Amino acid sequence: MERRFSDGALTMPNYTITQAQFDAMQAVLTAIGGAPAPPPSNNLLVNGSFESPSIATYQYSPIAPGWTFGTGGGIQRDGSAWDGAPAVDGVQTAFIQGASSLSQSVTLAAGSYTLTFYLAQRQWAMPPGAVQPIAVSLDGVQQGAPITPAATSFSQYNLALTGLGAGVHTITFAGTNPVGDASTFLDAVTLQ
Ligand SMILES: [Ca+2]
Repeated sequence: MERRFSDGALTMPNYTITQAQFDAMQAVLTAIGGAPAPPPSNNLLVNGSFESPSIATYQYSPIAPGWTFGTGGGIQRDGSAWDGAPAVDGVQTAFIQGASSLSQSVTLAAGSYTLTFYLAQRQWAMPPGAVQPIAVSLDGVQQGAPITPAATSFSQYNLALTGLGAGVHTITFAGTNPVGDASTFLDAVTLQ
C-alpha cells in the first residue's frame, strides 16, 4: 500500500502496517495528546502532585518526597477504595482524614508568593454528608478561615502569602473536623 500525505511530502511504497498496529499507534498518540499538563516547572514545592511514591491503592503516612504526613493523612490512587474524583494532575492525590495534616518545609527568598491547590470532598462520610474543612497554615499561623471543598469534584483555590522573610517556611494543610469520619482530597499544590 502506498500512501501520500496531503502535503505530498512523503510516500511509503514498501511499508505496511496492520489495523491492530495502527490502532495501537493511535492509542499512544491519543494518550500523549490527552495527558494533563505537567505542573509548572517553577513550582517551589517538591512533589506537589503527590505522584511519588507510586502507590498501588492507598497508603497512610507514606514516606514521600517533600511531604510529612500526620496520622490519618496519606496518598491514594485513582480507582482506590477512597472513591475520589480523578486526580487533577497525574493519578494520585493526598487525602486528609479527620483532624490530620500534611506539611512541607521549603527555603524561600524574601518576597510574596501564591499558593495554589485543589480540594475535593470525599463522597463517603460518617455521618453521611459530613465535610472536612481544611485549614492552611504558614509557619503554624492559620491563613484565613478553613476551606470546605465545594464538591466531590476538585476545585482550585489560591492563597496569597505576602511579605515572607528569607529562610525556611512550612506550609501545612490540616483537617479541622475530628468527629466521625470525613475526608478531603488534595492535589496539584504549587507555590510560585
Ligand atoms: Ca496528583
